Amino acid sequence: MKRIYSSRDLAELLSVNESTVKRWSDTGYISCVRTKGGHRRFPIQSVIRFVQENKMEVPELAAQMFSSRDLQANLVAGNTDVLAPPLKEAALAGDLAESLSILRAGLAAKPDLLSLYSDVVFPPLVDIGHEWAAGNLTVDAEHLASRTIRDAVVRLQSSVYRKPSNGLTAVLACYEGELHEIVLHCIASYLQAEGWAVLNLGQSTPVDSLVNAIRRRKPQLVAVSAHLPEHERRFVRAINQKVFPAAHRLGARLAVGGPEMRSRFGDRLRADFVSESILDLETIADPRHCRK
Ligand code: B12
Repeated sequence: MKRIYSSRDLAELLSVNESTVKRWSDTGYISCVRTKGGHRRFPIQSVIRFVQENKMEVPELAAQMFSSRDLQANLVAGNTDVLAPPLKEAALAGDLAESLSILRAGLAAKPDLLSLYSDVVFPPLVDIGHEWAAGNLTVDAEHLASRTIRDAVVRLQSSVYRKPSNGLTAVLACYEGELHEIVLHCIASYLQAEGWAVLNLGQSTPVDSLVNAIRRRKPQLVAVSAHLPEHERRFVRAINQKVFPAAHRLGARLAVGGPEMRSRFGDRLRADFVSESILDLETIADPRHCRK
């Protein structure tokens, strides 16, 4: 994928006249930098944000990146799941630049963050987890790969179009002891793209600190992620007796998510949403149901 487009390149890519591209740039619809000679140059981040903002599907932008005809054809058809194996390979090699390009390609082919996460980002992580558990991948290889994916997800934020602020705030946290935080970065990016202000407290947040943050920041949404709560009863008590009352006192909605969260804890947890999938965020973060 090119990193910088000239006005002519961009016009060709978007099937418009060069003068249209120049007008968009002059009216501020798409940002560019100028060369010393005054020519417009459009960084890939601006191009992808512009394409998302205007809900344009430009799979050719993604296809340009790959030489394999099969991959190109799939991307043009919107099948972004074909990007999962190359992402896994790049992550295992610790290649952040390549991982980021793959995510950008996915976003260009299908401008939908939640499907990018579930079709492209999560499958390699699950595979890597299986291979580690089966003893086929060393801990250092697993750490390097998951860290590369995490960093690529974080860096992708600069290519994500953000809707104007909706005036809502979300507080995100991993339950205490919990180190699996990649999903929180994904949730943060999605909410920011939807116009939320996000405070991501990250890995292993003590319950009392989470409660303090809720009281201080008065969010409309609290999202907690937990993979492996060591002491199940303590986890249920912390959510039911501390986090839920703190959130509800302020009219905030509480979402608790993690693998098998519904089947393991669904009927025991006091929460507005108990979720096992990031795809539920569309409902969880629907601003129509949030207090202003
Ligand atoms: C990367 C990784 C790590 C990294 C985490 C790095 C980081 N910065 O996040 C490190 C190295 C720290 C790590 C440590 C451990 N890990 Co680990 N890890 C993984 C791995 C490979 C990927 C995790 C990940 O990001 N998955 C992708 C995300 C998106 O999945 P997810 O978080 O579950 O989210 C999904 C749902 O749960 C849901 N969801 C989750 N939270 C929320 C919240 C909301 C609000 C919503 C709506 C939805 C939602 O949405 C997502 C799907 O759409 C997984 C493999 C796997 N299958 O996930 C193993 C895995 C989770 N780890 C595992 C284990 C055993 C461990 C350790 C105990 C290993 C050890 N002996 O030390 C420790 C525990 C650390 C701790 N205290 O938390 C096991 C867990 C098995 C189990 N269920 O008991 C797994 C499944 C590997 C395996 N196949 O065995 N790990």
